[in-house]
Amino acid sequence: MHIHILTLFPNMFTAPFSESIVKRAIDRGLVEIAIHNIRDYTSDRHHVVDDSPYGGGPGMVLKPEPLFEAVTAIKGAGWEFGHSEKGEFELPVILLTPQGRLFDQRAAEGLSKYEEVILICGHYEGVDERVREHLVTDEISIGDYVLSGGELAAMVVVDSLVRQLPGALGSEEAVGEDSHSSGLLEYPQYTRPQSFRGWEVPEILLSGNHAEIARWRREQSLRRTIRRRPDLLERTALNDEERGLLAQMEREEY
Ligand code: 6GU
Repeated sequence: MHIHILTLFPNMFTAPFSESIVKRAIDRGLVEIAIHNIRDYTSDRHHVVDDSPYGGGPGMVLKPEPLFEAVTAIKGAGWEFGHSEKGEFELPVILLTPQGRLFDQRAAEGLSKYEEVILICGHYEGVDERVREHLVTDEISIGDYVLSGGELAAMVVVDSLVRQLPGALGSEEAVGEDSHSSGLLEYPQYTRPQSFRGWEVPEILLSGNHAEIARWRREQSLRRTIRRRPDLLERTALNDEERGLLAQMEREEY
């Protein structure tokens, strides 16, 4: 997978992509991440990337020209990384903005299917509307709060994409067990010591009875999801056992 990031702050990306799973995926050649400085795509002497809004008001707006230039250059570089064997492939151009569609696990799974994506980090008071209308194919927000720019959001999106790529996770980091991939929150985990400051690991986990352990974990996942994120249950298909457990918990007044 090839990910392009257009940003005014390329240095912000150094550390997050130099550690852990993302770093390993880059080293293994599973993903290539190219950081492009929007300022490099200006053509005036002062490399101006923003200007005051028409109609007045506070703040600055990102100008359209550098963003159009940058996307055109990336595409024109013939896909720099080379064409797909299938020929032309779709190239999502995504603007990171609090006004975007809310990013979730399903969106991450959808995006990870593309061979190449461009992420544009918005900044200042916003981005010229013609970028939205004529350049980007999608807008993404990572939650209902305001960040100073799209950079942190782009890092979140990249991390979630990279961990979906086949081979990105070690066997010990199985992708299917994560919170949200099943639609439920994760069950409680314990490791040594068995007794810590008088707090014990639940007996069942020491029993060696794998069927009972699996059942306990499903129940814990459900319990945690009902208490903390009941909204998730509405979108999750439960099996007979889970529906039974749920009915039981509701009777118990969890
Ligand atoms: Cl994608 N950008 C900014 N600036 N703020 C956000 C966001 C994105 N997602 C949530 N808040």
